[in-house]
Amino acid sequence: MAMKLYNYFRSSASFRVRIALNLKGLSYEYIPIHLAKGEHLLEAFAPLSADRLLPVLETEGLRLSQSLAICEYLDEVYPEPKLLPGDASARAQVRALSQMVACEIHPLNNLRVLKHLTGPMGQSESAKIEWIHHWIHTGFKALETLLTERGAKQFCWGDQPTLADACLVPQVFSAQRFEVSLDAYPTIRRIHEHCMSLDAFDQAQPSRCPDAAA
Ligand SMILES: N[C@@H](CCC(=O)N[C@@H](CS)C(=O)NCC(=O)O)C(=O)O
Repeated sequence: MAMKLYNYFRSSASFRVRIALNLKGLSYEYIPIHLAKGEHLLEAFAPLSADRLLPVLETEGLRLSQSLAICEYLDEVYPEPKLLPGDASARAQVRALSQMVACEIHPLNNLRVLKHLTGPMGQSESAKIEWIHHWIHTGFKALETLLTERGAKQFCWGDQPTLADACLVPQVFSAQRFEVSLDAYPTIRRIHEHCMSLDAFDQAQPSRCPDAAA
């Protein structure tokens, strides 16, 4: 039975899973859930996702949430090409790079957080943009330092794409969308550009998704 990915073209966490599926050459049914229209908050979505977040992957009778857990599941069940390297110390470092994006930047700028800032907390649109820029710069400064120290070239780790690249590229898209200057991050820009030259990343990008025009 085909895998089903409930996702949204602009969702960074969904984008990570689309990259992982493409890298592994796995086909899937794309099921769009319109986050901006609040479709994930409708009662019909409740049985799919207890936390009302995308993406959700249905496969082999399982319903999986949390993009990093989904990617690691795919890596265990479909081991080639590997998203996580073979030895424990390299794996820990790739996971750390991934989490620097997925735990330290992305959640702070998630839709519901931004809505809470401009809604109940009464912040202005310009304060929201300042908040977004602040947390992306904070995270990217740290990532740029680490990647440069380690001599990262075309990818975040080693000479193949890993989970860390699947996290970094969507975060760069989000930075570009909010017009965050990437001038101070040459290593991040180089990795992003190289990843985007690969089909697996290119085909997963928001503008290629079936719901992009919605
Ligand atoms: N840690 C989660 C984050 C999932 C997440 O925040 N998804 C966003 C889209 S990128 C979402 O569904 N947001 C809905 C909202 O904020 O209301 C993961 O990695 O899957």
